[in-house]
Parts: sequence; C-alpha cells; structure tokens
Amino acid sequence: MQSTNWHRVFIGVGSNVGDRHAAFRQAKLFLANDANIQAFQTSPIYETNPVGGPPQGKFLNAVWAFQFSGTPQTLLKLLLQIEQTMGRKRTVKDGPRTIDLDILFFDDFVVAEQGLTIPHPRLHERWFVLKPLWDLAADWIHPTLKKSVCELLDECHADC
Ligand code: PH2
Ligand code: MG
Ligand code: MG
Repeated sequence: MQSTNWHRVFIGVGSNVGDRHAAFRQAKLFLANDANIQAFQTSPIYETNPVGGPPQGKFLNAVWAFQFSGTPQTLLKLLLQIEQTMGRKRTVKDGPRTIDLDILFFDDFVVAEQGLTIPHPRLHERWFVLKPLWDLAADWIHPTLKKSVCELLDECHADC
C-alpha cells in the first residue's frame, strides 16, 4: 500500500449573503466528508464588519483546520468547486459572497503562482482571519514573516 502524506492546512471562511450559518454548515459538510480530509477542527464564528470592497453586509468569519492528503493545487480546486456549487458569483472584487474559502497556510509551504498564493497574502493584516486562527493555533509560525499567529494578532488593529 502506498503511504499517504498528510499536510496541516488552515483555511479562512467567510460569508455575507443569504443564510450565512447555513452556508457554513454546508461548506463544512462538503469538506469534512472528503476522503482526502481528516481531523477537522473549527474555530468559533465571529460576526465582522466588511473590510474593503463596496458597501455590503456584515460577514461571518471563522478558520477551519484539517489534515489534507494532496497538493495545494488540488486543495484549491476542491475549494473553488465548493464555492461554485454553493452559488458563488465573482463579479465585484471583494464584494458580497455566499461563501469564501481561502487557503491561509499549507504546512510551511510558500507558493506564488497565478491564482494561488500561500500563505494568504493579506492574512497578517486582517483581524477577522487572525483572531479565529489564534483560537486554533496561536503558536503557528508564519513561514515568511517568521512570527507566530499570536504576535501577528498583537500587531493587528481590531477594526481590520
Ligand atoms: N473578505 C474579503 C473582503 N472583506 N471583510 C470581512 N469582514 N470578512 C471577510 O471575509 C472579507 C472582508 C475578501 O475576501
Ligand atoms: Mg477572501
Ligand atoms: Mg477567496
């Protein structure tokens, strides 16, 4: 039997359209039932003011962590598939969305490709990402900034 390589992954989850809690539940089911995902963990859910983009409704935000068997590219494909299945429309940049699933960290990988940047390029500036990340993994080290999530949260303004 071939041995499977499991990677520790953190994703940021956001929703500000429709039944936001229902969208979280549905996206979680899609992921937790995937054969390449194990040991699923969820942070608390926060209601946050929108940062950037057009005027829009408040978000629910959370971070989910799991073990993933596959590459960053196959994970991205899975997340985009779930977003599409759940009716995500990409019209306005940073505009309203039924569900947004962003890869934050993938082990300590650093990836810079068209359409895929890991770590997420703005995670260290966003309270709505850092706080739920801190709930799950305060000591995780950002692979390029070389700071812990706890340090990044300390440096981050509460209204971002
Ligand atoms: N996502 C964005 C833009 N602005 N603001 C909040 N509060 N939460 C988000 O998830 C969010 C945002 C683009 O992905
Ligand atoms: Mg996003
Ligand atoms: Mg996204």
